[in-house]
Amino acid sequence: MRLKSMMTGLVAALAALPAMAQEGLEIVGKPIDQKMGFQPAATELARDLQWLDGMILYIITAIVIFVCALLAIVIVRYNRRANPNPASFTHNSPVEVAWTIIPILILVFIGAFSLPVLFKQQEIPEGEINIKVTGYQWYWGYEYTDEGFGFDSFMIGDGKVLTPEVEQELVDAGYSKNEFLLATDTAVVVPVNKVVVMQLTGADVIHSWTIPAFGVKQDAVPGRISQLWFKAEREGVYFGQCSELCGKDHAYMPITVKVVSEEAYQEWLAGAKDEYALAPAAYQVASAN
Ligand SMILES: [Cu+2]
Repeated sequence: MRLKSMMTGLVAALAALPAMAQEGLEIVGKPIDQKMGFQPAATELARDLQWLDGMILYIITAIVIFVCALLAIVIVRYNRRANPNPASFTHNSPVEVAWTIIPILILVFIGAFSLPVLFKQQEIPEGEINIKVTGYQWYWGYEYTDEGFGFDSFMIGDGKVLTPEVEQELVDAGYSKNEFLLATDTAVVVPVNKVVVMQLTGADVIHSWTIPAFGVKQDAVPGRISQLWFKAEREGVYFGQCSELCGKDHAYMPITVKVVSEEAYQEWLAGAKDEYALAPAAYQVASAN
């Protein structure tokens, strides 16, 4: 019995090997237990965001310390015991001018750095790879519009419980049980260092597509097309999750993106075209929707 289960495990491990060897991809973008802070930035957009966050953190810290110091001074110096007869004036023009002008200057300073970051995200460049993303209750659909194929992407393990079967499914797909609730059966595959433009829409309710390590997040709204772009600079596997509450299985429609070399992408593309090809007529309908 024991031997048999060992043999079964060995066979399963061997069967999973080609998939894993073929992937050979490091898992870069995922949340890590007990950790704080951002996932490693894999795009210029994410680097900019994280830099901006750090810069603003200094400003916020300085303001918090300043306000707390003022509060402490007031509490110690002007409490009822220390200062039994409070002053009765109501206005102080220099202080009022200062507390108006200084916050304006701080906001203008922050804006001077944050607006260029926002524009960089929102000015969509010409895409080298174009993908249409549709949010459904509760999975994602992807269409490689230049290539004429598309596929849907479901979380591995629809039972939401990590059973041994689900763990095996994860292993077969090249993941481990640590990627449960993050890994999907099919992944968005994109080449490294290429501009990817995604057009997003929702089929039923509003969803939101994000990959934190890319610094992108965009609502997918029914009846509208919104766009996002990224240029991933590091090969690896990246995870995201639907980020707009969209119904009972909102927590179970994760996003997997694999960033691969150009050669691996071309190889994947050739296989994907066969595997996911939509009949021309079906494709027209899918595109029109
Ligand atoms: Cu959702």
